[in-house]
Amino acid sequence: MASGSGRYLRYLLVTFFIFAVLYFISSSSKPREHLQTASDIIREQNEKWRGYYDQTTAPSAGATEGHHPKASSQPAPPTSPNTVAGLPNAAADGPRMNATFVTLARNSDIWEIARSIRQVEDRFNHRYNYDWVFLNDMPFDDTFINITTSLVSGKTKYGEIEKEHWSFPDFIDQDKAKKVREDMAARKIIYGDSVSYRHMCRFESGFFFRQPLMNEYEWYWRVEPSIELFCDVHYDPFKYMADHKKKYSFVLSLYEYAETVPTLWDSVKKFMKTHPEHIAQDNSLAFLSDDGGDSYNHCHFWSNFEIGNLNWLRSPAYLDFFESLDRDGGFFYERWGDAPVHSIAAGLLLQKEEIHFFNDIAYYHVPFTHCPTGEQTRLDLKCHCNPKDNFDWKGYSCTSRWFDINGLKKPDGYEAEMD
Ligand SMILES: Nc1nc2c(ncn2[C@@H]2O[C@H](COP(=O)(O)OP(=O)(O)OP(=O)(O)O)[C@@H](O)[C@H]2O)c(=O)[nH]1
Ligand SMILES: [Mg+2]
Repeated sequence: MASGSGRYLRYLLVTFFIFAVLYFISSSSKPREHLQTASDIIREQNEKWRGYYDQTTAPSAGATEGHHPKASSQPAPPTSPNTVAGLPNAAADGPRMNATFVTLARNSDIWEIARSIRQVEDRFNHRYNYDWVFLNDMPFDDTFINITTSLVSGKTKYGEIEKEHWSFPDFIDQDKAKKVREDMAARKIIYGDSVSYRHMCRFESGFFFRQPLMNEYEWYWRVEPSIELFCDVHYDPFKYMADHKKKYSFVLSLYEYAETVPTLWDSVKKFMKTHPEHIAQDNSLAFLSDDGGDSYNHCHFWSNFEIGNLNWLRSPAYLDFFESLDRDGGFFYERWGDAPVHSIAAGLLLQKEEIHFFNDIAYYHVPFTHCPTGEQTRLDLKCHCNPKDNFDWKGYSCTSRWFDINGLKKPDGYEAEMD
């Protein structure tokens, strides 16, 4: 029985072997029928492409310009890179200014400043790679540093503000300052009860430009959280400022809340008397006052956007101005903002021509928009703002006054944006 089943097994193995050999021969002979040389394959592919191009480029009956090629079962032609025509170069040519972006922010501002940075990079800085200095009264945390570093195309630098630049000076009467805050809170004056807001305004007025990290630079562009840039910036505004001898610039201007600066102009008048040597001959007093300097009309450049010259802010004229105002105590006994302080300084210490209005930098900081007047400008710069939102020519803006005192022609179409 054992030898009979062994023979049976042998028959089975031999049969399996014969079938396996036959299968191998038949399957390996099939592709051999289709085996092509490399040149056969290329010829065949060329035929396919030729057929495809004949089909898509031959004028067909009723074809009109702009018609898409007919749908085809043929493979699509290889994609080619976009031509550079009309697109800005990846990196702008030419020299760079000694300039930086600067942002004062808290760690909690990270996502709002991330949005601002992304827009500034997309609209401008990815081609210029300027540095970005971040300042804070507390140490920056890892999240803030990692995210901002990843978004900025230039170098990022992080500075902690020294206590003296972010605290009550010894000449301030703390009780008096506290009473003011309580009173302003009762009168519902915006940020009227805030101590940190006052430190922020005083810091932006008198200290940001002389932080150790800022001392390396000559030019700054201030960026706040949650801003928007609506148009491409196709040139270097720092270089524009340098080439045209500008020291300060703005995109939005408006009237300050009178309740926050009741004695600011008295303080300014005192400074003008004690330091006549700092007052520019061809100044912009007419932008700030309607009665030859007697009273303040509350016009100011909105300083959450600024491109300016740091050497001007570090000059004896500006430092004397800041120190004189600071001594009068209005940062704490009232709620003086850095916007009127910078604006009054620019208006009195600089020549008119040293202040520039950037019509082509489209900008938003809640609640106001600067959208360039002039349709062609907006199209050329790929703007995405609604011209109806443009604040420039509305009643609460001071930009019209700026044009008037400088004898500037308002852009075509401004009348349509007045209300
Ligand atoms: N480090 C730090 N930064 C601050 C503080 N308060 C405000 N800032 C920053 O200072 C700048 C101005 O503050 P904002 O709160 O934007 O003031 P604002 O523009 O008058 O008011 P908003 O309408 O709220 O934007 C922003 O860049 C803030 O991130 C603070 O206490 N610490
Ligand atoms: Mg702000």
